[in-house]
Amino acid sequence: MEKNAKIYIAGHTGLVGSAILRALQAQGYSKYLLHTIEELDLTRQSVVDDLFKQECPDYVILAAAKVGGIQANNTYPADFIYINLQLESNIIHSAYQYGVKKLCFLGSSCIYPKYAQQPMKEDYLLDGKLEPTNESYAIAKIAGIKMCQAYNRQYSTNFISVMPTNLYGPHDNFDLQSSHVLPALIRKFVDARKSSAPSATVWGTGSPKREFLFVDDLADAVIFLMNHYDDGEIVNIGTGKDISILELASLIKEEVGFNGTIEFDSTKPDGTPRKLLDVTKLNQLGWTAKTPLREGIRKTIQWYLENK
Ligand code: GFB
Repeated sequence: MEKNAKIYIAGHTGLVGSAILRALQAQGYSKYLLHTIEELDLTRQSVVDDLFKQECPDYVILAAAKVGGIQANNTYPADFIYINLQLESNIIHSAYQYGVKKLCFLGSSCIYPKYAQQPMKEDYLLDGKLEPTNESYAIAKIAGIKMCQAYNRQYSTNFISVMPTNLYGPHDNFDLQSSHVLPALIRKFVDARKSSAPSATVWGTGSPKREFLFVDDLADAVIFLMNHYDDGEIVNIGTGKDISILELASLIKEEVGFNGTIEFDSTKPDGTPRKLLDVTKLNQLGWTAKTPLREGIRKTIQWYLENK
């Protein structure tokens, strides 16, 4: 991407979009197209069409999405499929119609089958049944990938799709009902320390395993791929390492300095037993994750304490 090109970051106030904007600014990119959800309803095709017609962005990073943790996905499946299908379909189609040079679609590791062999390679997509708690979100993301590939095939566009693992970092959602596990546990342990509670509660059994990538690393990988990868085949973005939810809880508890015990609420779902990406393809392209989990957690705790 040329340093003076106009880059549209859809979803620039979210966890992912804000990290990509920070990283682009740090690398000297100077022209952006940015609109908040209050200004523009991306689920409306005419709104998106007008935006592209008037602004003609050179590059698009499609980081806008309805996202949430296991409970939000499980409770609002209609919202997750409708909103995500609408906005990605509108943006991908307009990107084609108005001659965008390249688009990056952000997917998710939950597109892979629930019982996929681990670590999960890119070609395991559509190899088996999905995890029921986030099937709606996964189907919408799979549709986005397939749409990018279809436009590339029919119209020779340059639309790439990347599949990040579970992300965390500054600007995450710390709401206990709708958040992902890592910000939820930071908040729970911070609150428990403050109120001198004897224990803090972790959902499920603690045995599922997840891979966590610091969002600034993800942003770096996205910019790297925008500059070095021109293929519709998906690329995983992760660290290649996972830990159990109990191990994660112990690590956050230690970093927060909470001295009580960890309890489990087995009425809450575990979700997929394991979700670890195979990142061989990304490594071979020349990119590896940099931020160790403990360091990323420390930075996220600090951000939460300063901004909550
Ligand atoms: O991060 P999380 O909500 O999403 O949950 P998924 C991961 C694991 O942490 C599950 C457990 O086994 C949860 O039961 N967990 C323990 C908790 N305590 C908590 C807590 O306080 N809050 C939350 N949220 N979880 C999501 C998908 O799946 O991952 C999305 O639903 C998306 O579609 C995202 O793909 C990356 O990893 O299970």
